[in-house]
Amino acid sequence: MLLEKINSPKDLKNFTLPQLHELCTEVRQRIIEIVSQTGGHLASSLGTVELITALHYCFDMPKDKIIFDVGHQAYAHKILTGRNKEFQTLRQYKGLSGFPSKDESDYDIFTTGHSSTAISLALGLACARDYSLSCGNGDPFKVAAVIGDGSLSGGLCFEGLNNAGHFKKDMLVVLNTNELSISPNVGAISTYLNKIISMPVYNRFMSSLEEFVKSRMPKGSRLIDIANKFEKELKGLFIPGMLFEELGFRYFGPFNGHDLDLLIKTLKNVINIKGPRLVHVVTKKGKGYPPAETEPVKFHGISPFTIENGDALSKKETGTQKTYTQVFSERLTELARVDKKIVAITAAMPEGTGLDGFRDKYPERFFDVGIAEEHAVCFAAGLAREGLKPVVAIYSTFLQRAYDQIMEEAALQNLPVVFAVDRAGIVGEDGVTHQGIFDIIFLRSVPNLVVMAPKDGFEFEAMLEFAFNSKCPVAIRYPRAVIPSNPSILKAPIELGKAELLKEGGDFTIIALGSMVIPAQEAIELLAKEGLKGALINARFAKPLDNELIQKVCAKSKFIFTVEEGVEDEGFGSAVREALNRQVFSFGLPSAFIAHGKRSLMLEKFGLTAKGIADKIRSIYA
Ligand SMILES: Cc1ncc(C[n+]2csc(CCOP(=O)(O)OP(=O)(O)O)c2C)c(N)n1
Repeated sequence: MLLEKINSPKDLKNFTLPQLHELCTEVRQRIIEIVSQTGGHLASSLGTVELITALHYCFDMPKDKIIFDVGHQAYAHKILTGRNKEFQTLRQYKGLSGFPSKDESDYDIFTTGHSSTAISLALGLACARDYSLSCGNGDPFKVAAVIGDGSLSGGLCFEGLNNAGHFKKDMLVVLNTNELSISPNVGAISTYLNKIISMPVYNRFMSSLEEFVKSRMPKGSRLIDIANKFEKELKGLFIPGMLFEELGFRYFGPFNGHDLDLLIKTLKNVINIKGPRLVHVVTKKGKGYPPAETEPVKFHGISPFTIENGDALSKKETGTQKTYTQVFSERLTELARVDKKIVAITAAMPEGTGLDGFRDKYPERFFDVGIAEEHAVCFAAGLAREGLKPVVAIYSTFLQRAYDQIMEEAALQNLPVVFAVDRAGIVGEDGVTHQGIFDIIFLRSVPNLVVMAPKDGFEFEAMLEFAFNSKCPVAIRYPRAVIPSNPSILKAPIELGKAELLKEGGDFTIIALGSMVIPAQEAIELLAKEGLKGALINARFAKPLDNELIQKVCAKSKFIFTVEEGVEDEGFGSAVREALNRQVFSFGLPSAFIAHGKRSLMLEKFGLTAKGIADKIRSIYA
C-alpha cells in the first residue's frame, strides 16, 4: 500500500506519476471504506481526490497554505496530511472532525464548516504575508482557496473576489464545479459556469494559439503583443462577461478535475504566475463509487451504508418515529394547500430542511436562493411586505449569518416572516461549526421577534399554524431529533406569550423549553419517587415569556430550575432570572464551541437527560 508510506505530503513528492495514480485509487477506497462505517460527506470528498493530490504535490504545505471552503470535501487532505490511521475515527466523539480543524492539524489553517469564506481568508493570509515581507519578516509562501460552485453562490465570495481583484495579491483560487451544491446548484453564476464548461473549444484554441505564437515568433515580437490583444478580444467573444478576468483574476480552465497529470502540469505553471489567479476544474461528485455518482444528492452527507449497494445500514436510530424536520415538512405542505399565501425559502438546503416536499408540490411558491442566508431573509422580508407569508427554513448555525437581516429587514419592519430554525441544539457528528446552540441568545435580543420551541409534534404543528397567523416575525426552534414518543396529554392551544403548566405544586419548579420539556418531566417523575416534589412549566415561548404564570408558580417554590438545549449564559435561563429577579439555577450547554459526537451522547455528557437533570437538582438539594 502506497498510502502507508505517506506520513506527510512531502512523501508524495518522491512518487512517480503512475504511483500518484495508484495513490488516488487507494485514497478513494479508504474514503469509501471509512465513510461507509462513520457516515459523512462522501460524494464531495470523492470528487476532489485528484485535485487534492495534485495540490499537495505542487504546494509545500504547511509552509504554503490551502483553505478548503466549507471543508466537507477535504477527506483526501486529511488522509494525505498524516491522519490516515486515525481516519477511521472520523466524526466520532474525540475522533477526527468531519471538517478541517485547526486544533487537529497544522495542515488545517482554519477550522471551517460554514461556506463561502475561503477566498476572504486566503486574501487575508496573502496580505499579511506581503506586509510581513515588506517589513523584512517572514518567508514567502503560496496561498490557495479551494471552493465549489455551490459555495460560490454565497455573497461573501464576491466580497472576497472583489477585494482580491483590487489588491492584486499573489493568490490562487481553485474553483471546483460539479453543477451541484447539495442539490442542483442554482443561480445566474451557476448558469454562467455551465456555459464556460460547455465551451471547451476556447481554451484549447487559446493554448494552441499561444504555443504557436511563442514557438514561431522571436521574443519581444510585436506579434506577441497583437496576440495578447487578440486573446483579450477573443475572451470577450467566447467567455460571456469574462467575469473572473473582469474582476482582476487570470482565468485558467476549465480542466478535467480528475485528470491528475493535467492538474499537476497546470498547477505547476499557474503557481508561479503573479497576481490573483483562478483555476477552474470540472469534477464529478461521487467519482469512483457508482451509487454516489448516480445519487450525489443522497451521498452528499450520508449515514453509514453497505458498500456493495449503497443502502443505509440501519434505521435503528429513528425507527418509525418522525423527525421534527419531517413534521415541519408535512404540516407546512398541508397548511400551504389551504393558505395560498404561504411561500417557502431555503438557502441551498431543500432536503435537509424538509422543504423538498413543498418544492415538489408547490414549485411556484418555492425559492432556493443558493447558499445565501442573508439574502434569504432579506428576500423573505420583500415577499412579506407584499402580503405573502414566507417561511425561511434555515439551520440554527447558518442563521447566525443572517442576524443583521433578521434585525433590520424583518424585525425593524415588523414583517410576518416565519423562521423555521432547524437543527437547534446539539447537532451531533457535524460538530463544532454546526452546533445550533446560540440562537436563543441572539434571537431573544431582537425586538418584535417572537421565539418559540415545541416539546413535541403536536405542539410543533400548532406553533407553525400560530406563526402563519401572526402579525410579526416568529422563530420556531427545533432540534435534529425524532419527535418524543411520550408527549404530554395536555394540549392547550397556543396563545402568544402563554406557557403551559404541565404539573402543579411542589417544593421546586422546573421551567423547560422545547426539547427539554419531556426530559424535565421524566426527571420530576424520578425525583418524586424519592419524595422530592416539583412543578413543571412548559415555557413554549422563549420570548415573550409568560411572566404571569412563571411568577405565580415560582412564588411557592424553594428552588427554581430552567432547562434548555442551548448555551445557558444569556439564554432562556437568564431570561427567566431577569423576569423573576431571584436565584434561578439554569441547566443548558456551556458557553463554548462544542465538538462532534452523537447527539444522545453529548446530551448525556452535559446532563441534559432525565437522569442528568434529576442529578443536578439532587445535588442542589444536597
Ligand atoms: C453558510 C452555510 N450554509 C449552508 C451550508 C451547508 N452546505 C454544506 S456543503 C453545501 C454545498 C456546497 O456545494 P459546493 O461548494 O458546490 O461543494 P460540493 O459539495 O458540490 O463539492 C452546503 C449548502 C454551509 N456549510 N454553510
